[in-house]
Amino acid sequence: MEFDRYDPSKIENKWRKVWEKNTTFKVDLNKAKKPFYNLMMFPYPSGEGLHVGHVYAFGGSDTYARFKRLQGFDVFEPMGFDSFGIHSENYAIKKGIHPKDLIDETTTYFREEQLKRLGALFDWDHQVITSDPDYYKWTQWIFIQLFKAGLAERKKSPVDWCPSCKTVLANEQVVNGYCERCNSQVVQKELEQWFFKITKYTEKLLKNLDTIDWSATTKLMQKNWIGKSYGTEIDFKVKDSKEKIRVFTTRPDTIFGTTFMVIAPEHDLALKLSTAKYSEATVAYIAESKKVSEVERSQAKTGVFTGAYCINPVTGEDIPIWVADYVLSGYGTGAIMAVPGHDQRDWEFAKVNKLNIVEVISGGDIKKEAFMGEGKLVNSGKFNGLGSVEGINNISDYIESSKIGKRTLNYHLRDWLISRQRYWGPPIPMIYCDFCARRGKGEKVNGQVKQAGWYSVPEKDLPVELPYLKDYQPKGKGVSPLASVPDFLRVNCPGCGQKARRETDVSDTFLDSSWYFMRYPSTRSARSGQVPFEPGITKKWLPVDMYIGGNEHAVMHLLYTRFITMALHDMNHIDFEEPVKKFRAHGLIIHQGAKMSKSRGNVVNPNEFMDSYGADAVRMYLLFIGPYELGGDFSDRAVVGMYRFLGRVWQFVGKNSKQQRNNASSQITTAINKLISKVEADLESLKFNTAIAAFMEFTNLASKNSEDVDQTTIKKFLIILSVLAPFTTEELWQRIGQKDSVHIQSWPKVETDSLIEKEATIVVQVNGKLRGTLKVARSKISVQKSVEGEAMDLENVKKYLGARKVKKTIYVAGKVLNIVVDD
Ligand code: ANZ
Ligand code: ZN
Repeated sequence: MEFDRYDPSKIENKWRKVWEKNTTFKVDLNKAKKPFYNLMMFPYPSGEGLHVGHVYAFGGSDTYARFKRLQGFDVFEPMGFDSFGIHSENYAIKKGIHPKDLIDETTTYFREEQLKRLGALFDWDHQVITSDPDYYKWTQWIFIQLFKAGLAERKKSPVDWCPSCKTVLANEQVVNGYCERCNSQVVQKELEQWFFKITKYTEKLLKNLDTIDWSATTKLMQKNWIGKSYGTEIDFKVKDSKEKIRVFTTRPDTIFGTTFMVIAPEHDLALKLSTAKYSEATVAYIAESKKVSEVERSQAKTGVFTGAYCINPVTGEDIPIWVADYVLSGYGTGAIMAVPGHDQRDWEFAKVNKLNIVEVISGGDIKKEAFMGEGKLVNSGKFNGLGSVEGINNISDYIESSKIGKRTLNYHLRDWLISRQRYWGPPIPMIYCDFCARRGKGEKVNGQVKQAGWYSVPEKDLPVELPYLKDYQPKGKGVSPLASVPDFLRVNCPGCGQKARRETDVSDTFLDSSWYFMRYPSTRSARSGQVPFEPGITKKWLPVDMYIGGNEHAVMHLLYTRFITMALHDMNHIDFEEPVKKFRAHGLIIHQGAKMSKSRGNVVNPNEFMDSYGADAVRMYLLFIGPYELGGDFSDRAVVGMYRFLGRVWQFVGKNSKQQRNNASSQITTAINKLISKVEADLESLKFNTAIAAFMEFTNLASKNSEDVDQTTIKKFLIILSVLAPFTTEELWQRIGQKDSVHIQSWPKVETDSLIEKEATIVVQVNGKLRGTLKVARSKISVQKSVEGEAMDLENVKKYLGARKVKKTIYVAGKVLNIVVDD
């Protein structure tokens, strides 16, 4: 076959069809001997299509999976769509198309026009689409299992409400007070909602982090989100009253510096304590603070004095009690001892309200700002002179022994708010019966009715299908559009048979994605309609071996996934507690210096570039931009550079395609073995960019020394490059006369012998100055006399020696020979 110009458009389509027909990448999940489950984060099919950021994520993950395949693993690499949820629904509203119709359209486009072009190992027989009834039936089933285990609970609590998405949000979906999806400012509402008790698992979520191989940044983000905080609770007696206020502090060492007390507006005592003169202002303030978002609350330092005082238990001093909304009701005890000398929020509050600021830890300048660091205790009675850590210990001991408080622990993690007042999600499979509620009846959870009137939908009635509603848009009245559909609403009570009503909220999208990886292997099993995951196949394939995805999911998706897995484990549905053995976060691909977004108009559609340069070049270019965990800036013009590189590979293999030599020069043999060894190490640690650089270096060398290259070298080269450029290498593999696929070969073994250099380069100096170099066979470097002889024969050395007499020679074997002569 003659070698033409490198033209990916002629080869990529062709090979895609051949691989599909030959099921080249298919793994028999039942028979596989060395299972390796390679997972990537499935996309929301809710935009114009995939952008290059997806190709970056998927390309890196697929490259790793191909590497594992060549190493002999049976790699399962599924793909699907996270198609339920607000993102899809909002997109549908914008387009004016029903979400169901839109999702049918977008998933087809994503799959057929984009994902299939990437040349990835995706096993489309195991696709999961979260909005399919045969999937969400099991999402509902999981909800019911959690309810039955006492882990799903309906309760009234202050929740974050997005006025634009017209639904409540989970804590994790509120970023600095703004809705994670639409960027509107979130407000607080007091509503009755379904929660999953993820807080029951705080300790396990923390402790298990030590047992899994995850990116350090991801683990740290989870740890910080869970926010374990050691501190002390201390009671402050209210003056002239029987009440006391319990505070939570992480800095009991500063207690002598407490100059006022702050309680949250929602605190039980807020109204009770305020004296006649101040109560009107207090009532007004409490009402006002209800309208304010949590961020505004923690930033603005507003508040009112209650008129009441309490007594500092260590100094006996009176301290004024204030109500202020920078203290949150949902954390600690909802009350703090304010130490303006050493807490910046208290400092600012004291400045505005002209309250005392006292220094009790030395080391800063409290006239300028609070000193938050550690130091020596001052103005602290018998504790003066102690360091902060000792101070915390001694004062906590004192507080415990005098029975005015105790050491304690707090976590920042809150229960997972799971209900959404929206349409496009799995209906929460619960039924409420008024008749039962009035009699205190309801479904028993662990032998007890905990939530009167509530029953889970009998499992035989699953799925609770989402009706096709023409009018599906959110109404904003605190209920889902499903609430106005009588046919949906009406149902008989599973307890008493009377007329009851369905829950009309749907569940959070993050529930859909918390278990999708458990479904993939089982989608084809004969009992996929009867079980969410087949026990045998699940045991064989899970937990996931490698998961690659964006770090923006470190606290939401990845934390929820771990929680759901732990809960299913504790209910004996699976035998592992952690869903993913190894997780690696990849960086972000930006464009023109900024994150890609439609409003900025800098979203790059990979199709355009794949049309011009081929999928291989686009995949490789992205992986070459920078370290995989960092990402980088996509340059429209640089893709062509990778296309040219593949063109050079094409030429180099073309030149050598006919020769049948089977003996490469030692230089080439060393180089190919070094390349294999480097690429192997780099791929294992996802250093794609340096692996690609090594391929380039080798290609240069081999192109220049074409006559030294043999068939074996070319074959090895194509096999290892196949993980990065699956189409190009497959075509070249055929063109050098191979009959089977390059993708069913084995990763070549490094011949360690050949890595050892056979020659040493010795530096020759005259009076310490470099005058030449010598190449000497390693076997001869210890024979000093012969090295000296060869050195003296070098033209340049002869010139510098001239007629002078050699006084002595200093030789470091294999490295340097210094010839010393008279000046
Ligand atoms: C006195 C003090 C002195 C504090 C000092 C800090 C520095 P983490 O680490 O997040 O647990 N705090 C306690 N409950 C609060 C609430 N409901 N709303 C707002 N702030 C609250 O933080 C604990 C610290 O945050 C506590 O320690 C308390 O202020 C404040 F020099 O108590 B500290
Ligand atoms: Zn009933």
